[in-house]
Amino acid sequence: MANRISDVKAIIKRAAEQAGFDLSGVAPATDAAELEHFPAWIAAGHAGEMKYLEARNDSGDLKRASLANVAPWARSVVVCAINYNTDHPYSTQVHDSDRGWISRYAWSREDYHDAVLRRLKQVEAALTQEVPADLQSGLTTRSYVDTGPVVERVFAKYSGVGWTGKNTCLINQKKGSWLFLGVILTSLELEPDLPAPDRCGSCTRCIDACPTDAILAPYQLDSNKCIAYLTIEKRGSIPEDLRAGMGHHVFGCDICQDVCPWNRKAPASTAPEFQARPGLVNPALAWLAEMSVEEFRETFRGSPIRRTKRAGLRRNAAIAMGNSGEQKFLPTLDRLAADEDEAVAESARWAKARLRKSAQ
Ligand code: B12
Ligand code: SF4
Ligand code: SF4
Repeated sequence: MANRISDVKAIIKRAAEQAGFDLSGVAPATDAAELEHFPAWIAAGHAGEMKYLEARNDSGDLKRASLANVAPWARSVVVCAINYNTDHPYSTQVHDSDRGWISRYAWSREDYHDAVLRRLKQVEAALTQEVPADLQSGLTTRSYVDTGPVVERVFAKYSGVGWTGKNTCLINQKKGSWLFLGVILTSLELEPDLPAPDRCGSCTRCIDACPTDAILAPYQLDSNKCIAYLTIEKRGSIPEDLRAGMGHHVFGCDICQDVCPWNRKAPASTAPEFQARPGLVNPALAWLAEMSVEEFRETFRGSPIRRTKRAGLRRNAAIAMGNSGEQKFLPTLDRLAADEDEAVAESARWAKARLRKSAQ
């Protein structure tokens, strides 16, 4: 039996490699110590308006707090990771006041949910088709990229794929943290890999560099303050006290990863889906702020940027203009201040006032 299970593990690892994943590993489906922090994180309100993170099962337990709450049949979690880094500068290396910053993961030609899930399904297919017949009876598997009731990074750590950094990102010693994760829950009791050791040491660069102090303490992030949350998930107006800290960011934020020493030599991906779309690396703010409905649809077809919607992107661009110190944006902001979307109009009014102040 033991040999057969290790055969299955070899099948999975080979399938993950063939599907184009850079890393893969197996974690037990048991509750890791890190998951004990999840209920407190929710209770503290750190999930902001992301209500799906607070979902509970019929017994009233937080789904994400334990796999036993959502998939009691699961015995192992196969974790696959793929590098999405491309050979372009980091947000901390560019300082052109005409331009904004879209985070690295969102430059991709295809939405990562689709690109990673397609590959993960290949691994799941190998798992279900190639395991010996006697292990197939009652075999249950589920693949998730982001959308499942699973705190993926916790299982990624116990699969040996990487450790959870103080910025809460999953970091691999050789690949860095520009990694997308996918997980396959399975009823098979596979032999787990060893957890990856924490290599953050005494470093605190990510905590020190975060412009909105969103990393409250090592491994603890308050989404309400995180620029990634504010620019992508937050609907309506962004709290005023956080706008200056957003700097040039118009979609997502990479700062706490840009400054991480483990990303200094991060390799670039060759996957065609993750190559940058033209114009998205350090895009012109004027272009984003005045994008028509049609241009938004065309430019971001199949892109994760659709999530913030056109109004969200224009709201964010208005704030970045306010932070730019560039008086030439005032006419554009005048037009945005009359926008029918109140969050766009109000952000543009704030940006105008900030620009005028910076000129005094
Ligand atoms: C909600 C969400 C967000 C939220 C909240 C982020 C967060 N840190 O929780 C927001 C919108 C802010 C966000 C931002 C980003 N996200 Co996101 N996000 C998710 C999602 C859907 C759920 C995460 C979650 O459950 N958070 C809850 C908190 C509590 O969990 P956690 O941060 O992982 O925290 C654990 C550890 O900190 C741990 N812990 C470990 N040691 C210790 C020690 C102590 C003392 C304590 C208290 C805790 C602790 O406890 C927690 C578990 O309870 C996952 C996909 C998934 N289903 O897992 C993607 C995911 C985490 N995101 C991802 C990405 C790429 C990003 C961004 C880089 C995108 C961008 N550039 O804008 C940023 C990174 C920001 C950051 N520093 O985390 C990737 C991360 C890949 C990686 N290498 O880590 C994921 C895994 C998606 C994927 N499938 O690839 N994201
Ligand atoms: S993504 Fe940006 S705002 Fe969020 S914790 Fe990292 S540096 Fe701070
Ligand atoms: S910047 Fe330093 S502390 Fe933060 S995740 Fe990277 S190694 Fe860890």
